[in-house]
This record gives sequence, structure tokens and C-alpha cells, in this order.
Amino acid sequence: MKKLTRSEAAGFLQEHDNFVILSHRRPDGDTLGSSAALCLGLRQLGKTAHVLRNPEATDRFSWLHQGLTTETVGAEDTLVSVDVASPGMLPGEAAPYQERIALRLDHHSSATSFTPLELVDGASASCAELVWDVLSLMGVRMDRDIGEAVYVGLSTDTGCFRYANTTAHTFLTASQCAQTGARIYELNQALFESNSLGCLKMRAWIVDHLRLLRDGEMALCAISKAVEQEIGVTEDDMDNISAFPRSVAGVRVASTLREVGDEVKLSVRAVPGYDAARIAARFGGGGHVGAAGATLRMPLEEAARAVEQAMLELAD
Ligand SMILES: [Mn+2]
Repeated sequence: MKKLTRSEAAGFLQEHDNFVILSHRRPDGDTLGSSAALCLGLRQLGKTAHVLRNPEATDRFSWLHQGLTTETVGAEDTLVSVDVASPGMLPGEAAPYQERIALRLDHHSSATSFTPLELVDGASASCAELVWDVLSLMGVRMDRDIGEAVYVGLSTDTGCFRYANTTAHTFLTASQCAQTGARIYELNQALFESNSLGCLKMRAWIVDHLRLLRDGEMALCAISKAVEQEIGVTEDDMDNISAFPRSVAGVRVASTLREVGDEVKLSVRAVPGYDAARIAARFGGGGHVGAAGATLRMPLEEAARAVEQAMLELAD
């Protein structure tokens, strides 16, 4: 595996064509925004580029991929993944192409290298910022569609510039996105200033069922499939729900567990001084210092006990 600089990644993209861009499982604004922006930028340079359709993309973000998707990968196509930290993060549809991914653009510091070439900047708040830099180096004229795709990525990965990962570069890129005519106010309203009733009901349930540990310094919340069904939440309602328990005053680190199929999805959020990735790593997962996740193959209650124990141990 060879680590590339931004200009080397730009050079690779200049030299190749017929791109298929891969996003990650349970896609968020960053992976979908990054893939859309990269696709649009490459097309503007006259290249053929598509995003491999991600069937898990929800209404919240699927508009980003409109007109960009393909369901097939040709034998000669050049595959690039964005925001994918490990092979396990590829959706089922993309997994067969894992070996063929030529270049990985990512910002997960705890990532597993699995491609011949990679541009990984763990200091970057979002993958979308990396994509912006690379497209700029390639001479792409940034239009509103690219500006909005990148803005969705960087704003969602920073909780609208509130998380500790936010840097001067994030603001600079956001400013450049605004200059393209990106509808910043409308995007902020839709992404951060509106909550579905389902999401608010879920939050109410969490308030009633949150377990506080170590005098309220830590929080843990285990949401069963039955609870989600009873409240009637959608995947969009649950998007970023793990940020909510962390927002309780005094809570420095929070773990949220959800029953998905016969697995349990763990999502950890932490403020500086606590390492979410260390907790997730205990269970074979990873991510960032402030936000990380893992998959546990055990019943929900057992998983909750294991996570609680890990949180308490790692705090000492
Ligand atoms: Mn990301």
C-alpha cells in the first residue's frame, strides 16, 4: 500500500478514467457528499464517472446521488472509495469489488489499509474536505452542486461545526462552498434545525431510559428493535441519534447500542479527554477520537453490559 499526498491523488485521478466511486454501509452525509462531489468533479473534467448505487442511502441524503449512480462495474473501471475505513464498511453490493479498489480517500485515523493507494488524512474533519482539495488541485471549477455536496459532508461530520474535529480548514472549505452559491441556510435548516416527530419521540425514550455511569460522566443507552418498532422510527429518524445522549450536561462519553438484525450496532461519542475509538476498538470497531462505532454479535443486554464494563475500565 502506498500513501499518497493530495497532489499525487490528483495526479492518479487525472491519469485514469471510467471511475466508479464507492461509499460506505449505513451511509452518512460525508460518504454520500464526498462521492457525489468527486463524481461531479471528474465529470466536469470530461471523465466518465459514476457512484455505485448505495441501497442504504435514505431520503435525507439520497438526492445527492441523483443522476450519478450506476448498478454495475465494468471490467476496466477505476474504483475509488470515499470515507471507507475498512473492508467491513463496504455495503454488500460493493464487497465483491473490494480487491479492485485502486484508491481510497479517507479521514479515519484508525483505518485499516486495504487498497494499493490511499490518501488518508486523520486530521481532516471530513472526507469531503479532502475531496475538495483534490478536485481543486485538478483544476475543477467548483459549481453549486459540488459546493452543496461538500458542504453536506463537512457540516454533518462536524455536527455543523460544533465537534472538536472542526478546523480552520473546515471553515475555509465551507466558505468556498458558500462562494459556489451553495444553499447553506436551507441545508442547515434541513440537516440541523428540523427534527422528525419520530426522532423526538426516540429522544424522549432515551431521556427516560438513559443509564448514567460514574456520577453522570458517562452515559449508556440500549435501544431494542421492539422499542424502535413501537415508536415507529425510520433510519432517518435514527441518523446521528448517538449524539443525543452525549448532549446531556455533564456527560463526557456516551455509548448508544441498537439492535440491527441479529447484531448490535455500537456508536460512541466523546468530548476531548475521552477516546471513543478506544472503546469501539475493544469490540473490533474503530473511528475517530470523538465518534466511533463497532458491531457486536451478542444479545442486546449482554452487549450493553460488555460496553459498560469497557467504558468504566478505559476511564481509569
Ligand atoms: Mn466521514
